[in-house]
Amino acid sequence: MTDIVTVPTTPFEGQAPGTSGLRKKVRVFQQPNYAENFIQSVFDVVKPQSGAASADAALVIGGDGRFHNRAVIQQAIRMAAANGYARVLVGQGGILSTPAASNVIRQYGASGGLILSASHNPGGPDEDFGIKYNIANGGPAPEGVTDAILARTKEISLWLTVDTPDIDLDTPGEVTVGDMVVQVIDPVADYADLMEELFDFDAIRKAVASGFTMRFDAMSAVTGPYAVEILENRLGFAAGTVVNGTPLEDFGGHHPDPNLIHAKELYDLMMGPDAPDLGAASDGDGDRNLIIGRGRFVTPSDSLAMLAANIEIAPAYRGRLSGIARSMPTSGAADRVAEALGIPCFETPTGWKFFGNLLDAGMVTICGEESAGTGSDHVREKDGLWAVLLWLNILAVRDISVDQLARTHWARFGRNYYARHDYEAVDSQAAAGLMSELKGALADLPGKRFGSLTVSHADSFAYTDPVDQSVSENQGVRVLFEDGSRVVFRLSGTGTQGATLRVYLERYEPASGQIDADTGVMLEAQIAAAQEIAGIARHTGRMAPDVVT
Ligand code: VG1
Ligand code: CO
Repeated sequence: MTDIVTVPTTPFEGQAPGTSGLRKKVRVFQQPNYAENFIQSVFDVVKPQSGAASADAALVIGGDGRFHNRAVIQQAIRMAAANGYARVLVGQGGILSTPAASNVIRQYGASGGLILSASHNPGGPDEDFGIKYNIANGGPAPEGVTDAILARTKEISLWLTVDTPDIDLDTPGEVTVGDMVVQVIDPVADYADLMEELFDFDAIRKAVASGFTMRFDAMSAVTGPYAVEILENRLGFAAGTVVNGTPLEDFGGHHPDPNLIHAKELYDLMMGPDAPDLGAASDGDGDRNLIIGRGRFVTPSDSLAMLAANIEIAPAYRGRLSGIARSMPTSGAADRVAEALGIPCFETPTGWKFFGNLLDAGMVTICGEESAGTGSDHVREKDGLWAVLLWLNILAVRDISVDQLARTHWARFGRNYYARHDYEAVDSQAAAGLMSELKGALADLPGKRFGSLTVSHADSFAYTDPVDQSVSENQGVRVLFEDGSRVVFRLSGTGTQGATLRVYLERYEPASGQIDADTGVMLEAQIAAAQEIAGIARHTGRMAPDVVT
């Protein structure tokens, strides 16, 4: 038996897991005991109890390769050994994309996993880090678990470790740490094999052979090695199709956020004369996706709807689309597809953890969020490359362009014009003041006019999980107008500086209406109404959003 070392500690303020885990500046995580307190709190809540159940309890550990990844992984391995895990599976180099980690947890029957990432937030010594716990189904811990972890962080007095040196994370194989086995696994192979099972790689290869081209921007983040293996090695896209394919600890100094601001180079290429057929990108930890056709950007909300409408083209989904789920701020485009197909569409709070029960119960097959997240029941996380491959599979089989597919879709279902306006690093108190004033005014909003719009309904979104009946309140303010358009207000749960106010704007045009107009113009009335309803300038001092996606 290796000696277990008990380290005394005291609680830190503010270790609440947010929308997707605990996210703070690297400097905060570098404080002695900071990461350890959080990891011990996770283990205190979830670790298998001693006895038969713990004899083979495995934990998956991996991250997006950002600065501080390796240090926390080494510490987490020692702590797992001291906390009675039998085995740790860790990605080579400490790397596992978030969807690949979800897959490893499921495939190896692990009891859970620690995913080290701050996702689309920038990386580096002065930037962001994060830790998230996923449960045995491969998905983010549900609120019941994250609430218990937070409670534990407030009373923690010690953490456990073993006095062993760092392991070699770069050589695949097995080593022991204390009495625990650590298996360093290839982070890409299992995931790439899974993708090959789900999609018609032959059809995609044929399209590539007959001239279909793409560019995939890995944004110097975790998906580079996955994209090179799948797109270039297995599907035959030309070398160089994947750009920024080497994961860097600081993502080359960029925000690894696949949107029109941070992936502007890709956008410009796709709108220009030399555009390939498909442009795609993924975020820091590989769970988000950006889809741009030649001359045609597809919003994530539309992408969900278009993928759902066509998903049965992909071999693994033939004849088994049971339902669709979308987060509340995501547009209603998917609802129209569900209605046409006669399947249910669920509206959940923001964050992938709310899809887990629906997926486990087989009630939905595909899920999505307006924030560039799409995924299915193949794992329990959103999955960037999966979405890109599903698009490729559909385009290859239908033999049409992204633009044609989008137009055909809107001509059938109508179009939900959609935009999100983010006000970043707003003073936290000002943001809280805005939200509480807004909530206080909800009851009086129905019937009020804002320009050409009249409010029909306003509420603070609450969700009752249809599987376990758990209730989540305060999940964003919705203001619906009589013409069917709406605005939604939320504070971000992933930021690390002040508060981020997100304003979501949406308006539906039927197939007989203007389905190829400018989004900004189409949403003018909703943008003006949102300003007035929430007093954004008055509370935040901001005249315009920082990011429009
Ligand atoms: C954001 C998105 C949300 C997403 C979450 C995690 O959360 O809005 O849809 O699930 O990020 O994505 P928030 O609370 O900041 O709005 V990831 O790719 O950062 O793990
Ligand atoms: Co992410």
